Amino acid sequence: MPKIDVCLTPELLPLFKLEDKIVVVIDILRATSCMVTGLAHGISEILPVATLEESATYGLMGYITAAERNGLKMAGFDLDNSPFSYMDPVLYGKKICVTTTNGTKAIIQSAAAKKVIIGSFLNLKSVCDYLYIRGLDVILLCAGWKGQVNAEDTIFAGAVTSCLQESFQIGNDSALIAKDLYELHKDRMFEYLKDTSHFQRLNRLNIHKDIEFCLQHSIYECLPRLEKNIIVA
Ligand code: 3SL
Repeated sequence: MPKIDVCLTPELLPLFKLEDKIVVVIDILRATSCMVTGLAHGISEILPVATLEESATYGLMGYITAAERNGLKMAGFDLDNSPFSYMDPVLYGKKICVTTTNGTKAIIQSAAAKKVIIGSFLNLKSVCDYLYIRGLDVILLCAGWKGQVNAEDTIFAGAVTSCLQESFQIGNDSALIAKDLYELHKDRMFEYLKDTSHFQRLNRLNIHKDIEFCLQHSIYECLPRLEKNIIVA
């Protein structure tokens, strides 16, 4: 049986061997939810970069730029990190270069994996179907917050683990904890997440509707994947 491991924060990623694994990168609030939304709405490709400087350079090369730090849009860039911004019809067919506090860094750190895909509640079913069909060992990588574990990424890792538990071996205790967390709170997830740090951080910034949007399940079939450092659907 193939195995599912959960990596609760990118700080722990060096403990895992990536080369023969599928890595699912998870940043529910909000980076990977934005990427799924954007590609589902016709953005042609998304280039994740680690720094604001890199994003600005790609802007000069014709990319639309998106830049977020600590939940806020950075001055001088085109887009913030809201899934609603990624739905704008003017972005159809366009290339976006994006940098965010945690999500884009987690993607870049995963590049050595056999395959990197982008997960969110918005494409949960597509992620699970893909992993089931491929039948390879999986690492569910939670982007967390500045090296710390967060609940929303962990609970999504639990949703995937719960969905695949009949066909995959649970590889580590993080996967077991994530699965138990999801199964305990799946019917009142919004209520549960209300007390968590990033939920409250976004609330303080009046970013309420993004949270509700990002917690919807399987509204898109899109399955973004990393191809030569670029995310495409
Ligand atoms: O950390 C990230 O990558 C972002 O998703 C954080 S935020 O939701 O845009 O604040």
